Amino acid sequence: MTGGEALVRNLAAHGTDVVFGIPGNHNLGIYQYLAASNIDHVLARHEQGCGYAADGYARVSGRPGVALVTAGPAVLNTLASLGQAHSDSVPVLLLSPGMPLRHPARGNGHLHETKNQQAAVDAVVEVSHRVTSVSEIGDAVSQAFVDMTAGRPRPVHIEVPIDVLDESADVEIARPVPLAKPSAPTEELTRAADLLAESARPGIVVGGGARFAAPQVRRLAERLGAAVVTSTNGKGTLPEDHPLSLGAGAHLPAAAEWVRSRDVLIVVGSDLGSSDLWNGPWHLDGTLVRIDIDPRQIMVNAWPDVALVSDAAQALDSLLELLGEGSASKSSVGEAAGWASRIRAETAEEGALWHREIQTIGEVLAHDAIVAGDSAAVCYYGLRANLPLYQPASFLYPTGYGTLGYGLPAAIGAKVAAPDRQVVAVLGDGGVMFTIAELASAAAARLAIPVIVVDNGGYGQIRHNMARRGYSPLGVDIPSPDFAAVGRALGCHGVTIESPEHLGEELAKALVSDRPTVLHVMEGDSPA
Ligand SMILES: Cc1ncc(C[n+]2csc(CCOP(=O)(O)OP(=O)(O)O)c2C)c(N)n1
Ligand SMILES: [Mg+2]
Repeated sequence: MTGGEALVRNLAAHGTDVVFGIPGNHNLGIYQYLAASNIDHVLARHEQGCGYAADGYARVSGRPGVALVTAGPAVLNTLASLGQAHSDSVPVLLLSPGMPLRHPARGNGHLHETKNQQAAVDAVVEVSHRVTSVSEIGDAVSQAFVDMTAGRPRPVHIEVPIDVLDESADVEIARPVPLAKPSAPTEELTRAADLLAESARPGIVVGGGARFAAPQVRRLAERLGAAVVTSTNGKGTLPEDHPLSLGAGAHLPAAAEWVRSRDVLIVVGSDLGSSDLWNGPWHLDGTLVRIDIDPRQIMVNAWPDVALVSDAAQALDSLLELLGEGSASKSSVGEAAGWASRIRAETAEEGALWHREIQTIGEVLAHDAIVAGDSAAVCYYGLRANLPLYQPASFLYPTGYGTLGYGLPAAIGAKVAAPDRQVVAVLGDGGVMFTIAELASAAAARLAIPVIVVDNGGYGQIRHNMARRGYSPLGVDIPSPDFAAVGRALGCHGVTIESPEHLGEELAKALVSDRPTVLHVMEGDSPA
């Protein structure tokens, strides 16, 4: 079979059921076989959209998302999305052609020639591998799936030279490598369990690394009577209406105070990074237990007293077993309620500008809804800690890398992964323009995604930061297009929202529509 067929058949053998792609001359040898396969193809309109959609798909499905693009500019167009996936530990596979095997890449004018395409991608992902023969493709795909899923989830790249795509060889279709997740040594687990058993004021912090350990997080919290604070990526891992949930406002002063008052703090799958703790790192007076699958990660930002290098679910299962039966005291739930109301007061103040809109969204959405956000104030000051969510990986947000334009294509990937769940995108008027073309992709795929654009006439946060430093505003006041009309022109419905009640009505309609709906909301219309 040809290199193109080998690639497609090996992907299918690894469970790939959809790719987010854009065809071009150099990847025709892949598209030829994709069309004949059982793998679906969702067309994006810009390659960063392919990458963000693959990311949203991966976060929601729990399986690697695959982006397929052509060479050169198409590959470079994906880089911001791969950087985001790396930063948030999301398994995304980029497939692309590369220059022919014997092409010197010395400026001799080959279409899409890049000085060193593979090195450019390698600088951003876990590994970029350029295969050099058809027979190698099966192993390369298996290795890519190992790199993406064996330990910490990671983005990877496979580059197939154009000539290899069309060459033929005998190829065996690879099988997925059976993977065992790492688990911590018994000695360390016992130390952690003893500390927790003796703790009078335990606390749990949950990051994105705990997204497959939601039942265990809940059981541990209930067993210990320990309240749970999540990072942005951990949002919803413990349902946010649970009496022990303190929500996703890790950066708030009250959350930092709660952390400091714990005698044992257990952190599961979080780097405790400054993109979550933007008011400064936490100070810990108690003992710190960390669980992380990545031994290179387990000490960053806070050295643990006990380090459990392990898959989160496995470590928590072991701790629960060691702790045995028992139940938390009633007073611990009462204590959690006190902290929850303090944190909620700070959260509400931070999100006051969007209070009524967020309340409306919360009333309309189902319990298992997914919200895809962007680096807009309505998301990081508003939704993150003010909109309760109830499922792990239900808040798709570009946390560490902080890219703009993530929310809309990520929502597309999420809706493809979970067509029966509600998926809503919320973006600022600045961020939405980075990937606005993906409205056409969502419309073509007939996805019932409400796209809420919150308009404050430009780059609000940057305008604010310029003013705070006493600078004259430059490049931040941006006249908005009529976003509802833009939506309609690209095949969506489009509505200009007049009040929070109107938002509720239109959001409810958009969730069951035959296509996406742009909901253009003016910021600051509602009283705080
Ligand atoms: C790809 C990218 N380019 C630039 C930035 C810098 N940046 C951060 S926030 C922001 C403003 C975004 O405007 P908008 O989406 O309307 O949100 P608002 O700040 O108004 O709430 C900009 C330009 C970024 N985060 N990502
Ligand atoms: Mg704005």
